[in-house]
Amino acid sequence: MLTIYSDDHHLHHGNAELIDGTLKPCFEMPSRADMVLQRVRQTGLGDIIAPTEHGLEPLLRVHDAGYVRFLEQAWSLWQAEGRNHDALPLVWPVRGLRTDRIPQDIDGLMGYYSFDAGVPITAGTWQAIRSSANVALTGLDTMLATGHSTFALCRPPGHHAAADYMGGYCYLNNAAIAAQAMLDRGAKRVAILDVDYHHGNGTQSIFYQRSDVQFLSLHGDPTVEYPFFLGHADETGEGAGLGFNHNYPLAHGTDWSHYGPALADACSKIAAYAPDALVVSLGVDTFEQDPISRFLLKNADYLRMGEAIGGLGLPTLFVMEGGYAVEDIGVNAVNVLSGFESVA
Ligand code: OKP
Ligand code: ZN
Repeated sequence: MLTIYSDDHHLHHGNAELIDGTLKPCFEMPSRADMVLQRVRQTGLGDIIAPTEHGLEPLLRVHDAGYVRFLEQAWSLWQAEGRNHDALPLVWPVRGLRTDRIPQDIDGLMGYYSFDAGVPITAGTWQAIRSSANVALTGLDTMLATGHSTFALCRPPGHHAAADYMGGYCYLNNAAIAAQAMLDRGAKRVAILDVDYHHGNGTQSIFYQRSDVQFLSLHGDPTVEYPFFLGHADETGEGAGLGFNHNYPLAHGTDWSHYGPALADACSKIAAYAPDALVVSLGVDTFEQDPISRFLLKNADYLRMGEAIGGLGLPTLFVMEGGYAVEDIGVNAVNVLSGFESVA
């Protein structure tokens, strides 16, 4: 399997995140992608190729133009205030506050275009997130050109980013951008399977009212897990999208004995939808040793995960999302891909 990768992700290296009430070094760090790349090399998964520039147009098919402009300008607006450390949001328009007036100040803009504080903007963030989206889009090109499933080793991740807000380490929704690009190139239906530990709230929101993208997510129950405000089982889609959104909220402590059947159910729904292609939001923070998550999957379970997905027999674009047990994320991500190839 081909891997698409760019070193540009190193340009995004946030200093700290607010977690459990204290500032800690960001869990979403450059070594994550480095470890995955190293494992791709070690296992001989396949060639590693650089992304090509796809411009802003495919991003604007998914994201709001004002939001994309904000992402492009945020660092220089922040710097213009004389600040040289990471930009972070700190005020949000919740219930009853106005969202019909877009602020003109960088602190207002940061809050307007985000839903949490887990999104540091640094000098290199814009270039890194553009590259991450280009990695996903180049993965799609490769998949279409070769007819073979492809691994887009994206960093930063994307699945928490909605049309007009960032959050949860995510800025541009790489998986959604790739899925939309598939439709724009002639696919009739695309399924997105999100196996990251956290609910893919951004991806769900983007496609919630549409029937041309089926979204399925297995994740920690939002009653007790981030992102808390989306991801329940009763969110099944709206309008034309009704019946095309499937959430599998799972309890803390979930291991393969409960994960496997939920995944099998999701796969049967994908098969019934009969999409032209599948995008997998591949987070491996479901691992038992993940520092911010509470599922109990083991290294070998990721082979089973790949086999289950491969059993669908669909052209598949794997898009890297989360996974923070840095030592193991390479093993676990590549296990999914190897398991997939063993049956595909
Ligand atoms: C991004 B992705 C945990 C706090 C969680 C944000 C997590 C973002 C995860 N106690 N903070 O889905 O892996
Ligand atoms: Zn996650």
